[in-house]
Amino acid sequence: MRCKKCHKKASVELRRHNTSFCPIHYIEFVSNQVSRNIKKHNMFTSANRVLLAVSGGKDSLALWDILTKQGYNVTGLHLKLGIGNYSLKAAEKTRAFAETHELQLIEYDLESEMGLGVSRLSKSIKRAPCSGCGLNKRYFFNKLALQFQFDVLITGHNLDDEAATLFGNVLHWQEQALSRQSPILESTHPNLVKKCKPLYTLTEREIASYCLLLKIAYQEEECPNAAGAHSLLYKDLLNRLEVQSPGSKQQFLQGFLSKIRPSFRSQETVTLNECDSCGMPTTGQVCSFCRMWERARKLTDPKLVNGTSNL
Ligand code: Q46
Ligand code: ZN
Ligand code: ZN
Repeated sequence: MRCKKCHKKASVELRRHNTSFCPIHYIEFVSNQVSRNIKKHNMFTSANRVLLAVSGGKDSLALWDILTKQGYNVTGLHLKLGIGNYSLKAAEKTRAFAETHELQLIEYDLESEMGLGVSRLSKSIKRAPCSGCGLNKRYFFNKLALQFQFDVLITGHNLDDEAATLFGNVLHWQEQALSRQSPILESTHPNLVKKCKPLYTLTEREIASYCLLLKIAYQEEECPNAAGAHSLLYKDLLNRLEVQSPGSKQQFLQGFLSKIRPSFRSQETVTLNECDSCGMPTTGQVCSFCRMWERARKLTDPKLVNGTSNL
């Protein structure tokens, strides 16, 4: 196996591209994919202030590394979710990366700010941890990006994440979710920050190889609440398809983005109001974040649960 570029011994084989690379040219390939995605979708420029949601896992740390090397102005945002040891280790990996590379990091602790972390919140409102967790993440990523006046919020979603989400959305014909599935979501309200996913063309395995070659220490442990998630089942199905037919994941996602999504876009007529409680955009009167925390306040000792006024 030889590198496509320099013909030296290759260390990474990419079957879906029918090619192989040595370490130097593999790192260059990953970096080029990211810069191509940023330019193709006008995600941001080096003049923008970019906020990256950093979980401490391979995707967000690799993206931080790539963008910093490309000269972008990227600050990390780590949300401490309050999921036992998993969250403690995630914060450690994130902090260690930021310190080693001398990068700016904002940390936000859900438990100390709101009174409950994801684990205790899900018990108190009797909802699956991932639904409360996802809602908190979406809310605080947007809110903190606005509060600290960033131009764009980016996440480390990769090709496997996006293809699995698309699979789930198609399986259940979730039209609203399909209309929003895109590597870039422009701001449609003064209180909604622009959101982008620069890694959406790279697979989990490709990003893990990048981290391995550059010795990026990331959190390998999965969140304990991920077990049994439908997204893992969809990823497994798509991985099996990929083994038999390399390039399937990419074809599935790219085909949707180029051929199907434009027709959903023309139907987008969602009117956004401002939440009566927090002022953030919502399709109803009170946003789902405020309704969830109101429920938690009613079902828990109200002294333990804080309002959102301290944001
Ligand atoms: S962190 Fe949160 Fe994930 Fe854990 S509780 Fe579920 S959503 S699985 S990406
Ligand atoms: Zn090479
Ligand atoms: Zn609200």
